[in-house]
Amino acid sequence: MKFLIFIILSLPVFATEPKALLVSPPELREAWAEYVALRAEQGVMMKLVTTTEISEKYEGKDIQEKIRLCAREHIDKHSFHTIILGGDSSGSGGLVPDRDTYHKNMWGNDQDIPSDIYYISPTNWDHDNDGVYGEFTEDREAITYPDGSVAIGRIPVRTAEDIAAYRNKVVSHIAQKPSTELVFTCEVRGAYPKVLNAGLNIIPEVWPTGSVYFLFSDKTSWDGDGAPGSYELSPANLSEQFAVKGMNKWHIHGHGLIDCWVLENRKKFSYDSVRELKNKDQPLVITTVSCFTGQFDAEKDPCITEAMLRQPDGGAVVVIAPAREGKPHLHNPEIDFPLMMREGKLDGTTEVMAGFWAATLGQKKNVGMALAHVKSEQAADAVKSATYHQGICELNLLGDPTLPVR
Ligand SMILES: [Ca+2]
Ligand SMILES: [Ca+2]
Repeated sequence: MKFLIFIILSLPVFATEPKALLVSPPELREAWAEYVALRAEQGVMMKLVTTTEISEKYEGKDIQEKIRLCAREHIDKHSFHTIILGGDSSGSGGLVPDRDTYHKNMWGNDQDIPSDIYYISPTNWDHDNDGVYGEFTEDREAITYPDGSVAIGRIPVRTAEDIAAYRNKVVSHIAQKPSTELVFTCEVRGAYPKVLNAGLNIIPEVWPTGSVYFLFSDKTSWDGDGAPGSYELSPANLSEQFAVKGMNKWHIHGHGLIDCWVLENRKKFSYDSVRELKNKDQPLVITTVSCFTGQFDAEKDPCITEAMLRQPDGGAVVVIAPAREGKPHLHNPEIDFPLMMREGKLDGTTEVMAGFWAATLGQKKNVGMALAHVKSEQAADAVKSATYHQGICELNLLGDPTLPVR
């Protein structure tokens, strides 16, 4: 009898083996162990491994390749479904270095783009073995995209204090009452039709119990008796929506730089605005197409989305943002561009963002699986089109990919 009780009590241990792998730099191992303990209490089991342990155990050209091989071993042999990179990257180094892939930019020059999907790929992204990764033609046979079954995310922290701040926000994020509201903001008139299409048609179709609000430069859900757009798209009003009105899901479409989003009347939502956020109990999940707002790998640190993630008692817990220009990706610009401007046809980046909200809110996927799912749906396009390939590579998930939206 005692033996039987022992067996029954032991069963949950087998049922909750970790399926998420958190890669930590050695100096942050202790701080991440506390985070792993919190997530376990919340029902998500994680295994912690340091870059030093990986470096000693795996054979590879560089630390990036070793991390990829470690990730794949956990995925292939032990059914892990999530990989988390627990540190910032800077240039080709940093705490958990990124893998740069190479793409032609708007001006036809080769540009490096940090592409965290490399880490869950079964292939090495350098078919011609020239040390230049992700080249659209030369490396095609060695490039693979997410298939929707494995998620990847990076929490771009630098210090134990950053991890503690993030951990506290994850406590608030999980504890809050789920909100049925999502706010779409747009500062560029030419993008209104596609942002409205996503917010009025695509998302309500799969999320009928929710409401999408609009905060555009000259059209808002809060205009009241004032003129259209009289509720200004300003840092103060955004902060009010986040803290007072409880908006915890935000998509922003408009101009950006590494250190800011540019809002109406050229007002900048920058580090000062982040510090003044009061959304302690409802940290944000953010998608943004704004250029360079997700440039986590720059020497200049933090980028604006990293500032949102590291801000104690406010800001964000998850961000999907372009690491570089975030330009619209179109199959046939001559036909698709006018359709985008007139009828709201979605470009590749907007498709990923709308698909992300549909997958999290409609299909209840966690944030990492939602992004993996939408990228898998674009994989066929990315094989045929260099611009879609770039789009999938430049949109990284910053934050814990195992989190749900709330
Ligand atoms: Ca190559
Ligand atoms: Ca950074």
